[in-house]
Amino acid sequence: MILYTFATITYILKLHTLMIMNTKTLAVGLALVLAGWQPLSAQFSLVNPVPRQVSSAEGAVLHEAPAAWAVVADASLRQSAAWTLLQSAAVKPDAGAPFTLTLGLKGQKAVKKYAKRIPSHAEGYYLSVSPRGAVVAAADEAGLYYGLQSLLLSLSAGKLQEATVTDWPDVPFRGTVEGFYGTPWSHKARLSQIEFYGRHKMNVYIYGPKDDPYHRNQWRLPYPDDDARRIQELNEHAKQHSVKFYWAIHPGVDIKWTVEDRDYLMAKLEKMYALGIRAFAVFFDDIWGEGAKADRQAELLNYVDDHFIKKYHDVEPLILCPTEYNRAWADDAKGYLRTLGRGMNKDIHIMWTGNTVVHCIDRESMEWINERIDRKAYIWWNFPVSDFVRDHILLGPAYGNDLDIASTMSGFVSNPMEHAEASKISLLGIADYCWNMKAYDYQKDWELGLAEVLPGNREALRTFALYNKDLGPNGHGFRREEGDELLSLVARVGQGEPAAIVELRAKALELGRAARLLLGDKSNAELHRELRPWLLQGCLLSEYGTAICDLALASRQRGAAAEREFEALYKLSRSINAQMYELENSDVRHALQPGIKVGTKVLLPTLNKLFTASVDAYNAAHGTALENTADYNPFRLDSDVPQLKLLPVSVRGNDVSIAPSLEVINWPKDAGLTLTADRDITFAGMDFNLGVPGVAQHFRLELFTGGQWHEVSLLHYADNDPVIHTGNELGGMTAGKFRLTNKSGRDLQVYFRHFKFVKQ
Ligand code: 14T
Repeated sequence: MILYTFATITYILKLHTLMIMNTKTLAVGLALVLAGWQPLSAQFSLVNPVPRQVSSAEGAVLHEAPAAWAVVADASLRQSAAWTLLQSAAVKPDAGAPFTLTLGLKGQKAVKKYAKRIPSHAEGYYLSVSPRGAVVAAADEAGLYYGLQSLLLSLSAGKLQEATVTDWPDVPFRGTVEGFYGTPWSHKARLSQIEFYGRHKMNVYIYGPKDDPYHRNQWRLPYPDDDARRIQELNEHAKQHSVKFYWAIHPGVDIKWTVEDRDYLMAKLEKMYALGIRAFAVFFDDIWGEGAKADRQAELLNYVDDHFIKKYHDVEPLILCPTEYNRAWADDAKGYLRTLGRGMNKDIHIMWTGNTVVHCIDRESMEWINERIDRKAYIWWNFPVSDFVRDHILLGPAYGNDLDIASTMSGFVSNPMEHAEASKISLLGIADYCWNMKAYDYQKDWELGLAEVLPGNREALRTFALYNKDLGPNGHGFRREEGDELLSLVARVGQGEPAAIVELRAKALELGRAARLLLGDKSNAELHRELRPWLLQGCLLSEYGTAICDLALASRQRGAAAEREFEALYKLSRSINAQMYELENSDVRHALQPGIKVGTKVLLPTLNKLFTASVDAYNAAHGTALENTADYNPFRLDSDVPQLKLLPVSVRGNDVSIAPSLEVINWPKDAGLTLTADRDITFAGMDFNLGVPGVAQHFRLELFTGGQWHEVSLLHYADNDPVIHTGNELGGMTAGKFRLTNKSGRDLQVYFRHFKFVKQ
């Protein structure tokens, strides 16, 4: 029904009980209230990200949320995301409801009275709630969307709190960059992410999956129709959730600085514009050579800015991801960053990952970069991305970034895991951090994130997540806290205190119960699919844990029955250990970087130590010689190439492989890679890919056999094929170790794309 008030066309609508109407938006708030976390007297404490200012009279009376209300708003708002949000709340028009919801933007009549209270910050809003009605008056459409969302969240427990809220974000651009290597997110996952961003007041999604061919390797080609349609749909979806969909292109792999290639780039961008895309980024990360030149990049970006971005008046500022995107790679003498800073239009944003590729962001490092690029850096935070540690899943909180650096950055986006749903656990915190840094409480947000992805089994997910926070040793040296809550217990276990072993057993049992429960919970089907390998490993780790604790207790008993018990548990522990190893190398593993690791920071090493200590004690008391090593790997990798020495080795049947690396490997002259087996093996063949055709001549492969090194020839399959294989003489050779050395006499830059040998 349409009424005429304020002399403009105004829609008056009736909202049914909000709780029933918009279950998706409200699910989190509801779950928390049911769990009894928040007193019902603080409705606005349900709102996340935490609003900047909430004022509510002391002990303000709570009212029942209205069963119906009338909406007063300018007709022009019908196109806005806020309007869509209202509609998704299943609205029926009714002018007669006693409770009014007034919505408006600065300058609109509906909110004229509140003009002075509207924050002058972009995306800001003023919200007031009284028993008679609510007002959301905003600086712009995004602010209106966010204000309405805050209101809906505050009502999620069916109570109305009298209050006024004044709110705006700390960081102008907040969100994610789908920028990881590996399986790109599915269309469905992206749609779900975008909703999640809208709900948590993130406003950016940068589409740049490394393994989308039309983004990177075949950047010149237009998308096939089906792909184009999906991108269009994502873009529309993003608009409806007040999220800016950025499409990124990655031309650096093979770009020539010619007019022809520039035109290819412009044509592709125009095509994307025609699809409706209004925000763009150009990535030059992880390349070298011709594509990596600062002056050329700056020139190209300015050209795009001047002849494409600014030609239209509805396109967001351009973003560049530079080649030297972190301080460790920045060569000040060559001046790459200053060239960009000086040469590139000031309205182009420049991305930055911090002091290293994977690093938390602090004030000092922001000052360092901003001075060089002569603008505020746009942070690309490589967390919770796991493409360099694919054997781990990262379910911990987002912490470690300084809380006083909001004004030093233009944007902050997280690069998440290829596990989209599981990434939401930490993304919720990142959204909050970006909105209101001072109020950021990562622990609280972690709890909220867990509840949001799995409201029905939040507790179990929490228990499981406690063992899936750290990344394990990795080339970037980025580690996360995991298992700190166990450390005092572990110390007592180390003292051999039996009560502590009993407690540790209970912890292991609890992990197993949680993992087993979650394996049966498909309420969030995507989360279930993503977690499954780690849940299976969690179950095994739990069984392993209880067996070892029992073994440790049995090792203290004397008598024939205790001995039988010990030996049975010994067998059991070893059997479970073998099953864990098999699971890591089974079909559920990741194809590129196999392995499924749980509890690696504290729980697993503690159990392994307890195993060794118990077996040692038993051997000493009984004069036996039971094998005491728990964590068994038949291969060891050593290298004086820093980027290679931490790569895991995995075995599957007769195939042994070294995990690939994503990095450009700087392989110093004369440096090598040595793989040592625990016994002699007979080789059938070997091949590896260093990403560079013709590079075989610069390497020497030797097998250690009969007390000395024997060289084996290395050949490419074809001149233009980077894959290297060994000569026929390798077949049938038996050796306990081999090494691969850079014999070129100079440092080499190569990739480490795959490395495999086959045993006979
Ligand atoms: F563009 C960047 F800011 C960036 O971080 N690029 C990649 C990114 O796609 C990837 O997901 C992330 C984590 O692995 O790190 C960058 O990837 C790398 C990192 C390296 F150290 C690629 C090569 C490297 F040498």
